[in-house]
Amino acid sequence: MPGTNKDCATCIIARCREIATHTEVPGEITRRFLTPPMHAVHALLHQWMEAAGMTVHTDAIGNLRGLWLSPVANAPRLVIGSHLDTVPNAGAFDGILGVVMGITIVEELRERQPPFSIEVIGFSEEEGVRFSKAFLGSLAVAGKLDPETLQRTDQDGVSIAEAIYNYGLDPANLPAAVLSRDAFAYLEFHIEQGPILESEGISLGIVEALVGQTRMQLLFEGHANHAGTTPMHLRHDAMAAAAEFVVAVEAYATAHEGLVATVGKLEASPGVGNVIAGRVKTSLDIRHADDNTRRAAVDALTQIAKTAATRRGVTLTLRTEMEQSAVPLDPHLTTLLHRAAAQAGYPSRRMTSGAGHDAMILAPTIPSTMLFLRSPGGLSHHPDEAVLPQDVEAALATAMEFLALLSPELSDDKTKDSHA
Ligand code: HGY
Ligand code: MN
Ligand code: MN
Repeated sequence: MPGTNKDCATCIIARCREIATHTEVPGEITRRFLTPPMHAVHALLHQWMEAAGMTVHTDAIGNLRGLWLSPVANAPRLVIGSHLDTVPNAGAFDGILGVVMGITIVEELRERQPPFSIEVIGFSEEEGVRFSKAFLGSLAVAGKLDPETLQRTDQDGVSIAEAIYNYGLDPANLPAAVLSRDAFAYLEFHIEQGPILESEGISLGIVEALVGQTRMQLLFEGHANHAGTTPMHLRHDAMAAAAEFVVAVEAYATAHEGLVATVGKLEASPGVGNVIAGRVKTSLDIRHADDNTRRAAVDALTQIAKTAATRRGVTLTLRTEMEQSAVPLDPHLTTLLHRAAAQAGYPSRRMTSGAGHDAMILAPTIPSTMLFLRSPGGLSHHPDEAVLPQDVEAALATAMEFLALLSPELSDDKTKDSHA
């Protein structure tokens, strides 16, 4: 219900924490694409959206879509969204904060009769945990989900198509998930997930661009053998090859300004202490604001992996799971958002996002902008992830100023058919 920014901020945080109780793993926050706890999350958000005067439906990829229609006939549509899924053992705000902010803005704004409608989208899959394919929800909304992708399977052999059916949806309806043609702008609120805003003592970040990222899977295959009887010079040790690669990833990224590279996952088999590892599968996540620098890093690091494998008589298989170019956000909307923060009385700083977000998938289709909220301790993808009430207040006040600035833009049709 409408209230002061302070009340709303407290309510937003409480709502995020309530959503966080719906998890696949009791005692931690884990909510992957279309898993059972998503039904409870949808039910709760549906209730809040309907109470805010929105019509609500779930599209064929499992995005929850709430629409508040402006009383102005043929009004264009502002889209506000973020994701509902989480990484394993996550915090309570990554993604969901942006969806709850959208609902609160509708609660606050509908009394003011803005000349545009508002669609709030809770994207079903941004992290890419269950099927190693990120952004399924926003790709479907952008009309860029390759039908082939529906055949990808999770660790239990369930395909994306089956997961959609199991959730009670029908992949045949995916074309209806595409963004409405009356949508003129996309706005995403998200925690920064890094240390910059906190280090500068400010609440808000205005995102100008998102770094490009490459995500890969590397499979090192040697020969399992007895750990006690196999001399060192006769081994084909997949773990040693992978370990040399992992250390080289850290060294290479440390030596290249602005580059981050991470091996977050390593699975060894047979995975027992007295057997030389025959197979080791690792992840590789490489990110940089400049696509050429990132691609050069991919080439260099995969070459290092090949050398480490060959020297041990180990084979290497590479699989690219994501190749996402760096994405600039809309300069005009970004300038408006920066001005809105100032008008609301809050310092903010322009910045690049090191994390991926649904905005990077929508930005090529519709003018998009993002507002970051400070991450205490620079922490995210961790149970201690948090957000400060005063920063939520700042984001809400900025949002209200932004929407007021946005309204006059509509009068000169500058943004109509912007994604025609
Ligand atoms: O990993 C990321 O960039 C984001 O949290 N999905
Ligand atoms: Mn995340
Ligand atoms: Mn996120």
